[in-house]
Amino acid sequence: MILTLAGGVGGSKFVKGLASSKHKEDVTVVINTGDDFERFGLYISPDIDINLYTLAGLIHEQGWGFKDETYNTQNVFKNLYDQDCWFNLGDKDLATHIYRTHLLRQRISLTEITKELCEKLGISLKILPMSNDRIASYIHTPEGRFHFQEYLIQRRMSDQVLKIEYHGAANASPSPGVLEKIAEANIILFAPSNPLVSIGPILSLPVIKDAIKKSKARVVAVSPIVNGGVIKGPADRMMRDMNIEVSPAGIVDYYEGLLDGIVIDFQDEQYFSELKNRGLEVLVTNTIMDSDEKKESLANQVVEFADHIKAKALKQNI
Ligand code: FO1
Repeated sequence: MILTLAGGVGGSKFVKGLASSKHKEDVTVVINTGDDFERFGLYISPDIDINLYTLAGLIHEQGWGFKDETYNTQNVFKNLYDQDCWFNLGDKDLATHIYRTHLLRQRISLTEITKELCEKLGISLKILPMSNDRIASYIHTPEGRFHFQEYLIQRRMSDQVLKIEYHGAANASPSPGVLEKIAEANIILFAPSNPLVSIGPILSLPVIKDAIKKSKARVVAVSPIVNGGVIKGPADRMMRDMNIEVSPAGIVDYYEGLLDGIVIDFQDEQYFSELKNRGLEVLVTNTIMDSDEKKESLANQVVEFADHIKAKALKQNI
């Protein structure tokens, strides 16, 4: 059993790799819902959609939304809502948001809706939202508190990040199946997603973090930081603002006490000894997933690496 925690753009590439890996039958993915919010009365769940569209082969090359998308509805919205259209919603994408919102209003859970969407899109990988309760990542800045999407898109990451609040997480329940999957898992993977606003919100549910700490599984993170930066997204900038070192060592600091191993890119080989000295197993490989072959290869390598840590630990216990 392999449980993977993932966010949107970076995480979904790794998830796609897992879906075509040798281990696909054993994988469950728990997705961040801290990015979720409402626009024009519609419930939007960006990280779930990014993963589903990626797995279905429908994702736009920018990393979100459908490929071959049109924006006719949004152009009408621009007039109706006085140009307040900073969050781009394509015509095809809107169908997902309308469908999801319609079912949520019938009190069908996000877990059930995600399962239905997977079936309709022909996705066999097991995907769970982290929770059916509303949790929102808020970014505290000198200018005030903003929802993550406002910080990222409307304000174009122009604010200094003082603090991140996972609103609603303290009293939220994980979605059905999450704790059971953690208990069953031999391997828990943190995808190369933003630690602060993708994996962080999942770990902000106290029972999830606690279950991972107590789990018998080997916990391995794939570093989203490569050569002092990220491939896409605001993780490096946010980490810098929060005084977290922008390196694989900073990733380990952030996941303090949770990891048995870390996967880093060849470009960060210089961190190998430092990370080993901190008691971690380290795999140095190519983590840049710019083709489907590389996604699959990374997924296979990460699972085999985590398996090897497990075997080693078992041997030491004999
Ligand atoms: N990202 C953008 O940079 N600009 C957008 O207008 C935008 C719209 C959007 C619509 C649906 C969706 O599922 C994702 C969308 N994203 C957009 C991506 C999203 O804001 C973030 O990348 C994720 O929340 C982070 O994983």
